[in-house]
Amino acid sequence: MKGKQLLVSCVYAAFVLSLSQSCSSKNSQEATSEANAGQEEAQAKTTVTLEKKWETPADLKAPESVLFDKDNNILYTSNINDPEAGVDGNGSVGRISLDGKIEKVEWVIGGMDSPKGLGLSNGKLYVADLKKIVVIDVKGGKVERTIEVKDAGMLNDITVDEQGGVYISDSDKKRVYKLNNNQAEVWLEKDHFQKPNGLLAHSNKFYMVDMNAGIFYEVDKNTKELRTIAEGLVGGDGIVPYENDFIISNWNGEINYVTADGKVEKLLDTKADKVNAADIEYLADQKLLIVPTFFANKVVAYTVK
Ligand SMILES: [Ca+2]
Ligand SMILES: [Ca+2]
Repeated sequence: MKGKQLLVSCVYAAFVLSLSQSCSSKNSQEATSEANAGQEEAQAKTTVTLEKKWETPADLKAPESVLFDKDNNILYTSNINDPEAGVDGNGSVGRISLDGKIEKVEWVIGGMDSPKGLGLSNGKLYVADLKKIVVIDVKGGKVERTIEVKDAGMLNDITVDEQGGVYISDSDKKRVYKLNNNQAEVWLEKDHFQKPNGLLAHSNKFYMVDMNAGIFYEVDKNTKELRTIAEGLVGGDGIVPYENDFIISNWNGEINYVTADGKVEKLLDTKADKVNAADIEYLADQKLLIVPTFFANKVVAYTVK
């Protein structure tokens, strides 16, 4: 019993100090090999890891969303600029290069208050802006149209499906709209929703995370039936596909890996540093995860390994 206790304490010491100086050489060897085995086991459990690749200077203005424009090889970010203010006219969209340089903080400014989710459809950039959707002509870099959403609460995320259909979540009114001829029509609405936020249209399927309930759903595009994929994702914001699984941010400052069968694994936690993780983007061919950090005013990119 005593020997076993000694071994256990050596294992612990070896784990913490890498090489325990306090154990005898034989016990130390045993302890180290057991500790290595333990580390290998821990590594095997961590199926996905994030390695920071770059971060922009903190010159952005409460960035909420990042979106990759493949045609122009550029990232767009929405600058809320003073999240408490709401309707203040100072929101904008910025441009960031793929190596993390801010090309322009305020590429398009004017006509936006508190811009959040971004979506690209047919050369137009759609921006969810509180109670309206702002449509930017990408080529000209100008606001082309504003779509007022009757009875809107707080528009949050945008996703675009394979047919170019544009969907917008309304976190306060607990619904999702779809644009039809530049009019927002209610597409999904459930009494039990608490705060719909992140949306993802992918592979002809549709996903939504309810950030207050912490539930990640698959939504049947035809019947609007819900299937719960995972729970425990309170704060859920952006959803991106990762291989056959998903990566979902928690606005408070976490990145979670969520498997298609509902297992949740935390990959990153920056809450203690007061660095948020809002509406993320993922570039599959570069394995690059891009995180807008809201109150930390920068965008950070990680290689997913
Ligand atoms: Ca603002
Ligand atoms: Ca969002």
